[in-house]
Formats: sequence, structure tokens, C-alpha cells
Amino acid sequence: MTDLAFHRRLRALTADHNALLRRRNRKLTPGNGIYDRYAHPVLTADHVPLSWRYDFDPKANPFLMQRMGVNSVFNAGAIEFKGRIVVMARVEGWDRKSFFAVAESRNGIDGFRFWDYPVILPDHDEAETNVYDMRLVRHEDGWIYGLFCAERHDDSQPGNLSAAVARCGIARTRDLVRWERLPDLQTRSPQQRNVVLHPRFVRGRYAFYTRPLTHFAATGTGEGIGWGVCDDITRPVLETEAIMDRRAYHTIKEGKNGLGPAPIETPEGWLHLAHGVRDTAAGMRYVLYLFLADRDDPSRIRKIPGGYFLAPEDGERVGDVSNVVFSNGWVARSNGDVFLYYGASDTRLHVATTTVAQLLDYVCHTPVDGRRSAACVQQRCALIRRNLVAPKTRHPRRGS
Ligand code: M1P
Repeated sequence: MTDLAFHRRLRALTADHNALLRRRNRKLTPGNGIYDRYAHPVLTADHVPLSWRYDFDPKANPFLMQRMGVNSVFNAGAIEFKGRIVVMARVEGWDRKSFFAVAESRNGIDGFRFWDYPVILPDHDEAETNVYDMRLVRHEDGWIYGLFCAERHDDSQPGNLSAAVARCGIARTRDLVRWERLPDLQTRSPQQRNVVLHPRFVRGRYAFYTRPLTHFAATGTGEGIGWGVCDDITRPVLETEAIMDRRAYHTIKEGKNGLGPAPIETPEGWLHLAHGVRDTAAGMRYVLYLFLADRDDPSRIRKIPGGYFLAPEDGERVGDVSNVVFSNGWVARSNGDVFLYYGASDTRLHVATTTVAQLLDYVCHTPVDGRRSAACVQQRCALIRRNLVAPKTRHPRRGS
């Protein structure tokens, strides 16, 4: 390629990239009254800066090839930071290794731009092979914590190259740039993914939501979402894990479940977002659900609506791991607005917007899971009866 052609191609790539970064997002109306989805994902592999993927030196890269391609950007932690919405995205290279990168936006629904460099986490153990799904938690001790899955080969099965051990890595920062790595969380469970730090001390102790499993990824090998406490986060050891949200037969969390982001504190209690997984003939299906835990005893669930809150739709259904929505980040602003970030099919990152008031209404007034078809029909008939026989005064004149 001539120098001229090289620079022409670079200009074209840059123009396309800038157009993508400037693209405005559009709320999809009328929505379901619980939250609003948007027309475009907020982050994709194409949003990653060109400088992370191409070598701009015409001598070293005469064809202006992608030297280090990016496969996907998804499952992001989220936080409000210096007035901006900041996400900690999981970026996966063509080499299948994930890493973390910060992107920020003024309004939380579009205009996300990556910071100049990905996050450099202190590298504390050579065996650690892959890191992903960071939960960002602003703890009342003053630190911002990042809890993430730190994965390595399971050396107890030398012949099995797919055997892996998932641990909970912990790092903390004040500026999202310089990170201090703490020891990995120790629990009795051989596998830990989807661990979340509670943002407040509970009776003076650090509290964690866990997800004990006996097998790296298989469904049916764990009991549910756990809860444990420790005195010192620099020596994070949980002696016990009490199961606070159990999986159950013929529900959206029959196979496994796991907590999403850290809970939102509300006057009614702690609002939680989690994912539930079930097996289907087409593989695992991941959906999101919500629940409310007690304000004073966050390990006790007070309200848990039946069914899913958000499931993959349309283009979200398809990707590297299809039929998956997964969330490890949301932001509640002081005015009650909520920005919920969810990865779609392990490929791209979307946003849904709602408010704390809507989420509390949803969690407090959605019927619980009837557990049996007969009971679910009764629940639905009760709703229909109320709508059909209700006095006209219940309806605004224009409504029906
Ligand atoms: O591939 C779907 C999800 O699988 C894992 O979630 P879980 O631990 O609940 O099975 C994670 O690897 C997650 O990143 C991924 O989106």
C-alpha cells in the first residue's frame, strides 16, 4: 500500500469511528413501564479506540491491518465518578483474554469514550489467566473496590484443558487509574464467581454476596446466592456462607444464579439485580431478576417478584454466547434516575433507564412466582377480573 493509500484508509477508519462515537441513542417507546431500552448498544468492539487495535506506522504495518483486534465489549461495572457515568467494561481481545477498560459518558446513554489506556491491574500471580466482570463498589470506608472473576487452569485435572478455577479477585482505588491488589477472597467453596461487596459495613464488618459452586460453570452444582462477612478486607476470609437466594425448580433460576452489581440503598431496603440461568435444548438462557433485601439485615430478602425482569430481546439474543443478558453495573443518581448496564450475549453492552421509584413499585407489587401453572392462572385471572369488573371510576376517561 502506498503512503497515500495508507493515510486515506486511516482517515476513512477514523471518520467511521468518530461517527460511531457521536451517534445519539434513542429510547424505544412505549416500553414496559418498568424500564426503557435503547436503540443502540452503548459499547461494542467497534467503540474501542483505533490506537488499541491498529499500528499507525506505515512502515511497520503497510496494509494498515488490525494488529490486536477486539472481539467484544460487554459486562461492565458502573459508578458515578466526578459527575460522569463511568463503566468498567470487560474487553475481550481476539486472543480470548479479557481485560478491564474505563469508558465515560456525560448522560449515561450515549457518547461513551474509553480512557486512553486500559486498566493495569497489579499482576499478583502468574497462574491467573483471565479476569472479567468487575463490580465497582464505592464503600463507606472511602475506597472504590473492584471485585472480579480471576480465572486459572485447574491443575488438579492436567489432561483437561477446559478445567478451570474461578476465584474472586479484589482490588481498590481512589481514581480508577492506580489500583492496589488485595488477596483473593477465601471461602470454603472451590469456585467463586459473581462476588459482590456490600457498600456499607454491617455491624462493623465487611459483607460479601457470594456464589458458591462446586463446578466452574455447570448448572446444578451450587445452591444459590450466598452471604458472608469478614473483619478485615485486606485479609478477606469468609468462614461461612449462608444461602440467601436459593435456586428453585422450574423457575428462571433453576440452573444457577448470581448477584449483579452492588445493591442500591432505598428507604424500603436494598434493591438487588441478579441473573438467573436455566438449561434449554439450545443451551443456557440467562435473564435478569430483581429483589429487595431488608434495610437492617441485608442478608434477608423481603420481596422477590416472580419471573424475569429483563430477558434478551431481538438482536440482544445473538452473539458469542447467545440468549444471555448479564449485568454487573448500575448507577442510581441522587435524583432517583437509574442507569442499568447489561451485556447482551457476551458481545456488546446496552443500557436500560428507569428510576428507583419504578423499581420499588415493580419489586413490591409484582406477584411472587406461583410455582405451578394452576397458581399462575389464578394470579392472572385475578388481574383480569380486577380490570374487567372494576368500576369505571378506576379508569381515566380516555383510558380503557
Ligand atoms: O456466558 C454467560 C455468562 O457466564 C458466566 O456467568 P455465570 O458465572 O453466572 O455462569 C460469566 O462468565 C459471565 O461473564 C457470562 O456473561
